[in-house]
Amino acid sequence: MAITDKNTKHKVKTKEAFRKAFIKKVEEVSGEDFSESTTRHQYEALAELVMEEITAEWAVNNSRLHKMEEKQIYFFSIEFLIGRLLKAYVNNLGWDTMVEETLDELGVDYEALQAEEHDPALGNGGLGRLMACFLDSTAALGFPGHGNGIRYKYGLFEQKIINNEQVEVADIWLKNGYPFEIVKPDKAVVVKYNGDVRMEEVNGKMQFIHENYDPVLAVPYDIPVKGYRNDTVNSLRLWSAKPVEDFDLSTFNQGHFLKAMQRKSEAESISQILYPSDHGFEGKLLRLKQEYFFVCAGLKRIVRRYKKHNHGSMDGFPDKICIHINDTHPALCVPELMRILVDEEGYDWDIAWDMTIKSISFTNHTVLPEALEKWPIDMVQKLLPRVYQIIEEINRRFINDMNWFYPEQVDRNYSMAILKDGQVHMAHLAIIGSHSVNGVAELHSKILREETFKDFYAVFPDRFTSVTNGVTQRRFMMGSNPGLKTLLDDTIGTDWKKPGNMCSLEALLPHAEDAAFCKKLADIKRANKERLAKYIKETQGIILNPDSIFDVQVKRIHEYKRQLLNILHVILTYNQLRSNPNADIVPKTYILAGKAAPSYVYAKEVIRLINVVADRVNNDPLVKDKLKVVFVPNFNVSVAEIIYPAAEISEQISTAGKEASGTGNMKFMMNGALTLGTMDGANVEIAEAVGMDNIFTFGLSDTEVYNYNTHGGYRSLEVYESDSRLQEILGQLINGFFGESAGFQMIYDSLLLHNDTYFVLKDFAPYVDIQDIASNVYRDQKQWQKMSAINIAHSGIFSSDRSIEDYEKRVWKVK
Ligand code: OX2
Repeated sequence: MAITDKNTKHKVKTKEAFRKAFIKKVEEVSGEDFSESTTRHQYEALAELVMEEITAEWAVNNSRLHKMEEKQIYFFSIEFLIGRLLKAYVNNLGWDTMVEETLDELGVDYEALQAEEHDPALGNGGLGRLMACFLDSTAALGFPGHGNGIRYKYGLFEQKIINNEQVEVADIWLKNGYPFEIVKPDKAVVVKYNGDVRMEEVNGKMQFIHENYDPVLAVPYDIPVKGYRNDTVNSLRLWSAKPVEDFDLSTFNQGHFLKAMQRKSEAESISQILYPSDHGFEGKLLRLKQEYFFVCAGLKRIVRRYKKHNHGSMDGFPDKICIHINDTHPALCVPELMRILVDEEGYDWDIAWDMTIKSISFTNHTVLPEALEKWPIDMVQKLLPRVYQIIEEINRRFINDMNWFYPEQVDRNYSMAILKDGQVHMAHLAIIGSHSVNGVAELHSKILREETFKDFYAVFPDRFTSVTNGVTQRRFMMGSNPGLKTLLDDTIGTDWKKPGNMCSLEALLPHAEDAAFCKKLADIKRANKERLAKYIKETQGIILNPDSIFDVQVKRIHEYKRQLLNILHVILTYNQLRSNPNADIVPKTYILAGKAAPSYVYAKEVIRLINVVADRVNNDPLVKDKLKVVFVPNFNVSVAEIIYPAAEISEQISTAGKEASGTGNMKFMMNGALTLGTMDGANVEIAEAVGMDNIFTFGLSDTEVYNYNTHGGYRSLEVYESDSRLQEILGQLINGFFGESAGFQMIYDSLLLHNDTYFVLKDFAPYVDIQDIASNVYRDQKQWQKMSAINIAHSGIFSSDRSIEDYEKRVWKVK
């Protein structure tokens, strides 16, 4: 039932109709009079009303999709970090004012109601969140684009800080059910693992028969992706693994109950947990099973639907379907599509290969060697016998072609192989099997072309392109910073909110000089800082000073992201205050948050250090209100939405050349924070957009880092010996300064004994200098607000709407 006013056209809702429907629904859900209802009932009722409205539109969209009038884009990703959906749906439906006013009148606390939704943590960080932003933008722009991934039973662990250390707790996000998914058991498909492959001649043609395999059922759960105030409703399809039969009956009947149960749990284990590492490759069999699971199931449904539309034929598939693979986790799309085309559809190899390449495009998200996937050949061969044969054939033909075209380059040719050193190189498979390979920021794409994949670039120069990441302003600015949204509307009109139109925020530029405007901007920031301070007081009992600068670094904890550099600088400030408590410094609050992979011992040491320092600093009466450090536990999308709007300094301090793009940097910028960062990833493009006067940059360039790494010449000990500040700080890490049991030998050794892989000491002095410069600018509030306004005005290019438009033009060519 759609909530429509009978007297007006479809989709026009009146507040009165909504009010009635809401009260009725709450009573249905609770079985009680509205006055007796709990926040939970109210949440469930609103979620149901929203779903009823959206599913009506969804059905219309799905039938459009079945007709295949437009080219469809499918994002294959092992992670989709969608965050809470209720408010986003309400806003995208255009119901926000109606809902806010009605709930207010009924005495319902809308914020508390939203907090009833368990934030689905089906991703680790940037990679999965990017997919969620892309889904939002694709729908907002009216493109047919859908997600395909895994419905993990447990999302990323919940992080608690106990005795200053990270403790991981299971995230049971489905505990109370999830109202925004629709399970489609009739669309379940079988995924086959292990077994043998036999060849058989049928009608003069060789056929490959896969037998004795272990079947697993993939059951799809669809979540609607509603476009911003338009008619588009796309789908995010997440697959859940089930045994084909709940028990293996024959085994069960023979009395082998435990064995039957074991099969069940083996099948279900595939979609049980999200691997909690964002940049590490573990090579675990279960992960390989997961990768094939959503690839196989996803492709099966797409192919089935296409053939239904195309009278049973796969001809023309690449003209109607784009398979976009998000990093290499779905790279098995290449051999799996080949298997379908060759084995099941009977195409000749060359034609099938041409169709496969034309259908698939690939985005790389990192150049860190430890994240590049390489599976042991025997593991792939055993788990996926037919898929492996196809990989072998792709590899054989590729190397043959290379040796034919470049006979003098045998070494280079071999270095590009998919199969070498006993391993399957997934990035090579992805590049060889796609028509498009892109990095996620200009600098990253340059590094891919010139370093990481330079041999491939020499062979396929036209395949390489670049699309800079973006984030959805609808969640990360309009939704989470309503004060700013209203100020922008009042100042330059509302056109900037139209999807794809965020660059018209440049109209704000003249107002950057306007004192009245800047005052309003400052007031909004102040209110957002107070909101965050309230949250931190309630959840952690720490009292913040909203007059201090809010300096924020929130992201996964990783050595290359250098949270360590940040905290060493905090210790420096603390030392300065200890020796001169009356030092004239601008009061500052350092806010950090982020999870470390449970097995990443070093990153967990950094978390412990941050918390130990915070404890010490926050409890030292000497520092008074001048310095505070907070580590906010369990960073996730919902917490992020409170933090970004409150930030004044955005710390983006990765070792240059290591952060592919970053997307947090963009979320901060949209909310008026000034970037303090290295020239890395998309920071470079932020600097270009705002001009060097409106950003604080420091540190080694990517070329300098590259040169040190290839030619040597960096000695961290020399830096240490020439800087007495560092001598004092590093000494404090190991001399009991932070308490008897609070030594940090591992960190100390990494910096001095192991020559500081991430150049923390090398960049320390320039970092301290730029921090001082930023603090001094802050003293001039007029100047600061002006810079903030300029940042907001230029943030339009970092909307994911722009990214999607770039992909459309450069990669998918939907139109
Ligand atoms: C991240 C990258 O580290 C980050 O720089 C980028 O902004 C994000 O992906 C989205 O493109 N896992 N996470 C990433 O890469 C991998 C692998």
